[in-house]
Amino acid sequence: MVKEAQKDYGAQSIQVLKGLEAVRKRPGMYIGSTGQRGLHHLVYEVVDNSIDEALAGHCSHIEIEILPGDEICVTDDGRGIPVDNHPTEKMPGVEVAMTILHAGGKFDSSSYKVSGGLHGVGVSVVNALSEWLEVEVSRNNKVYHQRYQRGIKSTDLRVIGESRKSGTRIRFKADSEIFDDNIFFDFDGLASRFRELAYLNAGIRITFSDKRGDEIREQVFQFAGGIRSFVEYLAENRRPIHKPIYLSKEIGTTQVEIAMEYGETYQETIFSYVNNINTHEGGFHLSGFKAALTRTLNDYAKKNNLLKKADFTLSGDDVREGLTTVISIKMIDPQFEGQTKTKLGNSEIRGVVESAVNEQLAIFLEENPSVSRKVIEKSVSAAMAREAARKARDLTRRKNAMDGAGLPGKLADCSLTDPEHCEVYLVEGDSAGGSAKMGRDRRNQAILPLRGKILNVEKARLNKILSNEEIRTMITAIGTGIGEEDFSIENARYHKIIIMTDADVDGAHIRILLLTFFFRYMKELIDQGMIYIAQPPLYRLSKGKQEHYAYSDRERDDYMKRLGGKEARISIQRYKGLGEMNPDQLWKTTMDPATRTILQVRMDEAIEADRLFSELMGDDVESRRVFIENNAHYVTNLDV
Ligand code: 0RA
Repeated sequence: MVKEAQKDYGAQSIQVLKGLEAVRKRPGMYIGSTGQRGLHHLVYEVVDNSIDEALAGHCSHIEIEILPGDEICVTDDGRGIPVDNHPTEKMPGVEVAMTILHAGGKFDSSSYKVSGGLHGVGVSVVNALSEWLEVEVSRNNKVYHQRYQRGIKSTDLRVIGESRKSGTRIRFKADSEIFDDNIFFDFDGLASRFRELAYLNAGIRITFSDKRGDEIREQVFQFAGGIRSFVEYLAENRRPIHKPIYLSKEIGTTQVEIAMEYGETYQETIFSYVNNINTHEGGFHLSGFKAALTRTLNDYAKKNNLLKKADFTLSGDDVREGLTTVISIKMIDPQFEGQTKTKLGNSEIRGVVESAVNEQLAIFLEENPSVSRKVIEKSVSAAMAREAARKARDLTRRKNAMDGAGLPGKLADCSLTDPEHCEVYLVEGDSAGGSAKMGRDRRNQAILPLRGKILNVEKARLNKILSNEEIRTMITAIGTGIGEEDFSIENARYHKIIIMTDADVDGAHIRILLLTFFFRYMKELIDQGMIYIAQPPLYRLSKGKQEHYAYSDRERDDYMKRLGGKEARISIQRYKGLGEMNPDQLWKTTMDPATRTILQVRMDEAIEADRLFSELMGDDVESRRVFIENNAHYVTNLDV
């Protein structure tokens, strides 16, 4: 018998090594990338385990520290990872968690789990990708400790002290052999996920500190109001017309929570979560919510004679205009589907959410007639505008349908038709547009000059947006249509859409207006990585026959040195606008795929991006001015 057990144990450790080796060989498969996102993923993975402990009702405080040398330390006051021998794996529970892939669910499956969901890879992956990792468990009045190196234990689990508290502390150093050079933890990026977690789990306290520098940065996230506070945070710049409406219901083992708030603005924002995971692609909880919202508001409006005509119906778009919503579902064993595995696939949840909202929202409306009246009035005015919008939309649609012949006259299209190899430059101003048309590679580069400022879509309804000439031209040229119903990525006529504006404050403004438009109406283009920003040079330096282009002040200074100090014979031209470059220069410096740099626009931080756009493009002119001035040359902070 003993022999048998030993044999098993041997086989087991070989399995373990093989598992961790696989993680080190293909880290991207487990954590997405070996860049900053992947690095952050390690922290999220550890924190998710503590959150699970909180969801099970055993943990109220999580502390996350970034320590000197970019070490991470996560401490919670949960039950502590089990230390007794695991019944089948023949090693302490903590060792199972640290060394066996997907061990998370092996202990108990009866509770909600973040870590079993999307990230779902388990702390063993963090362990495998760490130069070293130490785990400390306080449990049974003792403190246990174990250390690992690149996933392999370097000490056995042993008692190192006594404690009357319980909890887990995991400290690790990401492996520089695995991760890209020169990447570091970004405090703000990490903080935004911890803030989100604190909103989603009312009451939990998350302390986050950065102790790398001389000055310690610390933020504490704790929200007694939970997702109510979350919605207030999201809708801060949207001129709310009432306090958040909060609905919650438990049906069987599923917990449904919804917070919603209408603002005077027109944008609709819905963030939906399942077990704290953002379901970007939506799913049955989202469709259940939408159906119930439309139905309940229509019922209420009819019953109270608030509609203009008896046969009038408010559409889903009407009742969601200006609405900010957070939907949070906690459930056992969620199924995630879709391209990015962020779509809830459990069909039974639709009915659960629908009946919860039908019931609870009806009660709220009855009990709060003044809020209800405002909401219905807003929806009715949205419905009227919808009618006008439909007419304007038909106009662009018809143009789309005409294909080639219907393309805007301003567009200098390319000759190739395979979208994958085609790109379109959106160029500020007719004169730069002219140079770009002459300088381009006309086989695969199309040019669309945009005149002046485009409309601020954050402050306008769809019908007004669609009556704007510049925007209509752009929609037609891109080919996808816009909005939830009409957008279709398959119809994109180009797979690169490159924004090319002057390197000045006006250029930065136009760029933000364009990004706002894409973010609100063609978001998938951003999600698919199809939006780019051109990087024209800031200077041209020449001395005799030599010439160099500098894209930053530092580069200019470097070239000055190389060309021989501050000699008078070096001539420096500062480009104020794209128009100052001739077609050949524009091609060489900014458009030639072989030599140009273009920034890909990414929106990892959906929450912060949403808030940023409503802040920047809302009423606060001052915050917009400050942002644009600070970011005239860099959109990189939208480009995390
Ligand atoms: C499995 C079972 C139990 C706790 C945990 C895992 C646990 C894991 C982590 C990871 C970080 N912090 C954690 N805290 C708890 C509960 C075992 C029991 O006491 O019944």
